[in-house]
Amino acid sequence: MPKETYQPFREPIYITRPLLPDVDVILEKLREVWASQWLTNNGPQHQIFEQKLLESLRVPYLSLFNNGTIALIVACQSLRLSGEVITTPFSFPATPHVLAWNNIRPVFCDIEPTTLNIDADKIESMLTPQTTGILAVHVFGTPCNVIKIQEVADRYGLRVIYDAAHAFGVEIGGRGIGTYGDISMFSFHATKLFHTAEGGALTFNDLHLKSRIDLLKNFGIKNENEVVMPGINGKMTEIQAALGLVLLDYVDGERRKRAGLLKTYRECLEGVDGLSFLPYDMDGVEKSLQYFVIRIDEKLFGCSRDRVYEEFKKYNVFTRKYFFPLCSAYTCYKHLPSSSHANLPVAEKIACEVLCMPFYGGLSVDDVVRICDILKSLRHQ
Ligand code: T4K
Repeated sequence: MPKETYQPFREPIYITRPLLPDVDVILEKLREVWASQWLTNNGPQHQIFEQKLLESLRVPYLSLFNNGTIALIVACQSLRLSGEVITTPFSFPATPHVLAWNNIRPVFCDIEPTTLNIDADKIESMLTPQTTGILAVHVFGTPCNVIKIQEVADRYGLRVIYDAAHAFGVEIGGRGIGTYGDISMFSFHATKLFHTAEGGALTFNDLHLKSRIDLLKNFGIKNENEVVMPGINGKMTEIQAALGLVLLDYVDGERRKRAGLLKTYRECLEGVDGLSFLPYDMDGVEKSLQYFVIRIDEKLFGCSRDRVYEEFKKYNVFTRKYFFPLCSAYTCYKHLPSSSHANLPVAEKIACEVLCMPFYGGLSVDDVVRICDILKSLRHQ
């Protein structure tokens, strides 16, 4: 029987679109900023936003930043990491780059085949006398094996930083994901479920870290007469904070819409030979709903991930191959011993299988059904 043909979408469909409430709501908030004549440097919006986020993220302490990458650089500085840090090759470039910016050598550890996170059972074999920490990523919002990672860290006196860029709203048994390890970083980039256009935050349990991190993000300025450390400019502006305050009221609605779209994707795609999904129903885990990711087994599906990615473009659908290539394959890191094929068999396989599908509240259920129909029509093509 000839296969059904589908029409391209009239407008391009991207993997995400930013959560944008009515502009009048934002303008109303901006009037407050204008009236205050305070645009940055720990202004009133910043202070209120920081307090509100403590509740949303269920964390005891938090510092806001101008973006997630600077926040991660400061996290490494605040814990005085040096030498080597164990990390994952399956992430956005920012993750290993923050180590390089701190003169730290990234040591890539292979990942787990189900969560796609750093394989906690393999960390120990990567340690050397130079290792000072672990920088793990809750990739696509799926929590790492936080218990096992902490066990290894405690045994060897290592610090743990979580790149929680994708994990806004994730909880394990009611506990905020940002309370695990020494420090966690959340990104509030426009492509994130919750955003401030650009922005980010560090969360931590130790009150002593608060003053150090806040100094580090403000040039190390203690007061008008004292600069006590070589800090950087990591400050979030009042406009970013105001946007964040408005969007906090909209994020639950966005989550509900995405939960509906996730259900549709699963109903349409579960049982299709050659397609598999991330573990969406982990016991006691509140999901992130940041990305909807599929894995394509070329042999079983009859069409490669790269071909699916290219074919989708003909329908005006722009999926993303996050995170291909692996960080260990970048020219700046491929010479490292830990970047070898032999060290990263799982990550190398998975990086050729994953595809991030369109996933944001502005999509309709019909759009998702159509995207799934197109995908299924590519089988054995
Ligand atoms: N760690 C991890 C694990 C991360 O994933 C990231 C960032 C970081 C650290 C660093 O955090 P930040 O310093 O960024 O706070 C995007 C984001 O720019 C990046 O923040 C994010 N991860 C990464 C996964 O995705 P690109 O280069 O793929 O973005 P781009 O411009 O291709 O956007 C993707 C799609 O989103 C576009 O095709 C259309 C849509 N889009 C994008 C923007 C910016 C919009 O509709 N409107 C927009 O304003 O990196």
